[in-house]
Amino acid sequence: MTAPAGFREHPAFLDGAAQRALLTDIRAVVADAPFFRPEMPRTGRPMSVEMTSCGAVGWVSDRTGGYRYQLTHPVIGKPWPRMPDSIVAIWRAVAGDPRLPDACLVNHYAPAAKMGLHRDEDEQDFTAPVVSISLGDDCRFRIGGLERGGPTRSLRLTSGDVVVLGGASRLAYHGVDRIYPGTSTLLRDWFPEGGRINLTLRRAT
Ligand code: MD3
Ligand code: FE
Repeated sequence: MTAPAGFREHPAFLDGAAQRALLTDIRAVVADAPFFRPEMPRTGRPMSVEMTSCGAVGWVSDRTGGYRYQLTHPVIGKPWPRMPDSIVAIWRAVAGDPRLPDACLVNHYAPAAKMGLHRDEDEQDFTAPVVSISLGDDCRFRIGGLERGGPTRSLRLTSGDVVVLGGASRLAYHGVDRIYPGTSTLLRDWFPEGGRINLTLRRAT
């Protein structure tokens, strides 16, 4: 068991009806705050994942400003949409922390997208957990320890799975190796080529 303590999996936490209801709420968020493609700091290389956010603050990244949270969408300049109750309810059920999230990152993975190993360290307080919700195609998720280059293990995340990263695991290295296209029909009307949506709920400020 490679992942540090505090890593909790909730396989099939959301049934099909709950996934569809959540997706309806996410589509409304994306209608107000369209996906944008973040850039790597310094190089400006575009990430393969496109993103948007809801909640008080949203995570953004570009060549000159680097990784940060801000109050407005980087392209349209408007405040982020409020976080739907359906998302806050999942935090309340699994986070084990009475404080509520102020940021929900919405990541969209096209079939070829991935996310390299990294730590989430742009938040001001690491005592609150991170909650991750998977929708759409399966992915191979990788989690390691607190140091880059240490052992890792992979697990397959499926639509409806919820993962909680609390305690020591909050600062663990993690990433998404690959998507398994065509393993879910949930996003079919929206992204016919397949893909995955991940919601990452955090306390950033
Ligand atoms: C483990 N997203 O947006 S969520 C990210 O599936 C991110 O889109 C991935 O990593 C995704 O930063 C993984 C699961 C996750 C989130 C935060 C973590 C795993 C984590 C923080 C610490 C350890
Ligand atoms: Fe992360």
